Order: sequence, then C-alpha cells, then structure tokens
Amino acid sequence: MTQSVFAAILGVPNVGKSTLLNRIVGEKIAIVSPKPQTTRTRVTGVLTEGETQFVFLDTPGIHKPRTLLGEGMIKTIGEAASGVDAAILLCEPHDAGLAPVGEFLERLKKSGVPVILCVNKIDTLREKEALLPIIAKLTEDYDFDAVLPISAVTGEGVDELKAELKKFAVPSPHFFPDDAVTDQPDRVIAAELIREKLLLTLDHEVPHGIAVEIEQFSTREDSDILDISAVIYCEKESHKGIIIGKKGATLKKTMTAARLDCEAFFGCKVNLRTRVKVKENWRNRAGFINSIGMFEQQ
Ligand SMILES: Nc1nc2c(ncn2[C@@H]2O[C@H](COP(=O)(O)OP(=O)(O)OP(=O)(O)O)[C@@H](O)[C@H]2O)c(=O)[nH]1
Ligand SMILES: [Mg+2]
Repeated sequence: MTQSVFAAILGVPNVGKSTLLNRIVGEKIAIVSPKPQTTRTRVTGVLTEGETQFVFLDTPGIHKPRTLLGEGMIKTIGEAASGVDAAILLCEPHDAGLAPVGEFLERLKKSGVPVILCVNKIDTLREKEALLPIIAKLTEDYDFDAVLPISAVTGEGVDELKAELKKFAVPSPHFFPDDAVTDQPDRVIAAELIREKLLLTLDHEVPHGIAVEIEQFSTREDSDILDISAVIYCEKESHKGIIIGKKGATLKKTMTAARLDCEAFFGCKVNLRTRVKVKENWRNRAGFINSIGMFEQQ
C-alpha cells in the first residue's frame, strides 16, 4: 500500500526554506543565498522512502509586495499552501514573533491544513536551553500540530520532521517516479543556477532586478557537451555595467561559477554563453514576466 504527503514550506524570506528542501531531497534543486527573496516561484522537491512519497513545495518568502513580481510571488505562496496535506512553517530563533505570517496562518487554520512549526538554524544557538523560551513565545498564539527545532544546514531534526509529516500521509499512488527529486525542467534549473551566482556576487538593488532567460539548451550530437545560452535581464543601464564589470571580469567570474554548478547538476561539460540586456522596470511589467514564463510551469 503506497502513500504520499504533500507539504508546503512557508516562512518569511531568508529563514532557510530552500536550504531545507535541498537537505531533505539530498540534492541542490533550489537556489540559496543570504539575500531575501531569493526564491521567486514554487519549487517542487520529491523524496520517496519505501511506500511513502514526500512532495515538498518550496515557496517564495512571505513579504509585503511592492512590485507585480512580488504580487506574483505572494499568489504563488497562497496557491502552494492550499490543498496540501501539511504545511511546514519555518522561522528563526531570533524572530520576534509570527505576526508577518499571521495572515497565512489564519488561512491554513480555516482550510484545516495541519501546521508544523520548525525553528530553523538552531546550529547558531550557543546554548540549546535558549530554545525553550523561544518556542514558548512563538507558540503563544497558535496551536501548532507539532513544533520542532531543526537545522537545515546540519540536518539536525530533519528525520523528526519527516516522521511528523508521515502522520499526515494519505493512501495514494506515487505521483512522481520513485527516483525523482524534482519536476523542474532542466532549463529552469540552469536559469536559476545562473541567477544564484548573480545573487551571490552582486549587492543592493542589482540582484533583485535580475531575471534570467535560457535561449538555447541543447546537447551536441558529436559529444556530450551541453550548450546553454542565456540572457541576463537587469533594470538599469548602470546595473548592466556592474554585472559585466571592468573588461567583463565580474561577469566572467560569476558565469564560471554558474557553469561549474551546471556541470555538477547535469553531469556533463557545459558551454555557457550569456549576454546582458536592460529591461527597465520589468518587475512591474506583466507582459515581460509572462513572456519569460516565470510562473508558467506552476
Ligand atoms: N546557520 C544556518 N544557516 C542557514 C540554515 N538554513 C539556511 N541558512 C542560511 O540562510 C540563508 C537563507 O537561506 P535560503 O534557504 O535561501 O532561505 P529561504 O527561506 O529559501 O529564502 P527566500 O527564498 O529568500 O525566501 C542562506 O545563507 C543559508 O545558508 C541553518 O539551518 N543554519
Ligand atoms: Mg528560497
């Protein structure tokens, strides 16, 4: 008898949702950075253990949107959180409270979705005793189905989380092949790996105004070299200069890192070509957001 459990991973930006997803499925399928709003779309991760298939939906961070892109991200969170068997709400030990996610918690309560609160990044706590008052405070206003301290980086508490989720599994066929880790198309993964490297290299507003579109993704007939060509969109001419750097040095360095990640993920040599284009204020242009298919495969 097989069973499955669909779980949405929710929380404010930067709490470690994507790190947790990668840790659970055992492969880097979602990009991670210290910058808030790294994840823009839903990312599905799959883990099959014996009869149980876990399907995780990583989501963008809950925030007050200021652009059309932000509104799309918030809509994505709502859609991912409805109809799941459980929600994992991630927070950090130093969080002041859960007010920023209050609206989503209310919605989950109304729709009867069980919520597991995970206090992530416990590896950053010097004293484990510090956790008790933190948990007491975070659970004051909401009756969570379980509360778990975890570390997405060290893996502490992740087995306990899976055990809790298993309680909400329902008898069903497996929806993905048992060896699948994600259903994201290869092009999307390539675009995201490129965007991650730009997020890690660039500062201030520049990385938030970047979108990556894959123009070519093909393996050569005579060898196993993968040709990827991508357009990096940014919002201002001045940003373009920063992305490219002096004599192209910044872009070269960033794209070498992206190529190495692509080679590791796709398991072959990659020839990566990129060009940078300015698309002013694209985060408020529905036509552009649709044209690069950002929310398409969800
Ligand atoms: N020390 C520590 N750092 C962590 C842990 N989990 C995540 N991080 C770090 O926190 C930062 C944000 O991680 P992400 O996984 O990108 O966070 P996110 O919640 O997906 O962020 P958004 O996509 O922007 O909403 C990164 O620098 C991670 O390395 C953890 O358990 N311990
Ligand atoms: Mg993320």
